[in-house]
Amino acid sequence: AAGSDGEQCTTTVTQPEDSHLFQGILSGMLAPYWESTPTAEAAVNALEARYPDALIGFDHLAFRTFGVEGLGIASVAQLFADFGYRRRDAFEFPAKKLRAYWYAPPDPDLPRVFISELKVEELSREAQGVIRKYAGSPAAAALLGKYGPMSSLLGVQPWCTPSLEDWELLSRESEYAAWVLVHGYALNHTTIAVHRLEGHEGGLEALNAFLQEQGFVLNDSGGITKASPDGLLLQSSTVADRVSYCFCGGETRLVPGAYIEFAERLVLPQFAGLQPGEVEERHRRDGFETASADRIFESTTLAAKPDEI
Ligand code: OOG
Ligand code: NI
Repeated sequence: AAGSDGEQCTTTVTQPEDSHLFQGILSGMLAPYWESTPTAEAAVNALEARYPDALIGFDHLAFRTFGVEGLGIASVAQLFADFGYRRRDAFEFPAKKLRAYWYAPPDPDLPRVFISELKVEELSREAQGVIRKYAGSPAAAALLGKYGPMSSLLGVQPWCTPSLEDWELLSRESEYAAWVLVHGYALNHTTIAVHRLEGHEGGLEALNAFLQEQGFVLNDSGGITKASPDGLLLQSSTVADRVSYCFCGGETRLVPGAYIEFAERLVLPQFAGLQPGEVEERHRRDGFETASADRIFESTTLAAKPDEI
């Protein structure tokens, strides 16, 4: 909301124009996310109430895509690359048939971006047929890929509303595939940077305890706190909200929506001598961790209990 009502006009004059546009694009992508993910909004409200002086910053944002020609990771990455993001490490999740990259921001105050894609060619012929049906011909897919992020800004679906049957077929093979079919380029999750939460003590463990006391349900796949082998990247997340979705035949179901994650990046051993006030984002553990990410993906799987409503 900052800037949208004109109140903060004076603060933006000093920003380069591309940064102003980029901030606008990010808040545009966030608007449908806050709207459709009440748990994320409630978590941020709970943190704001507890740490009134802290600026709540994002560690990263995450998107999911179908890995077919024209769509896929590149179709989301282009927008971020245009604003100075750089592609970093690749990740593979063989059992989930996924691959991903993370992108480093041009400015440490901006969120990292984690983009994954489904290796569609590894699914059954039937599932590939369903995905093809919505992604369309290669020419249509190229347009979807080019303007997909725009659909995220507008909060609209990039393809026609799927049938319940198609969604159920994908759900049986890949919960991720079913998620993308219904949500397209919508933001999958945002992640709060716990290490930047001024006034908070006790790290991610204490934050998880606080959230659970407040009634938030956290993803316990592999344990609530997912730690990297070096112990310097700690992550946790809520179980995705279930959102009401109306399929093209008029049937309504609760389907997994988006979620919110919490990440704590500890100071790298070579910077252990710095005073707390001297520590910047670049002194902390960067990147992502395959085994942790594998569990974080399950934040939507854990919400996949389709019911008729
Ligand atoms: C992404 C899961 C991985 C992380 O921070 O490791 C991830 C997803 O659920 O699409 O976000
Ligand atoms: Ni994440």
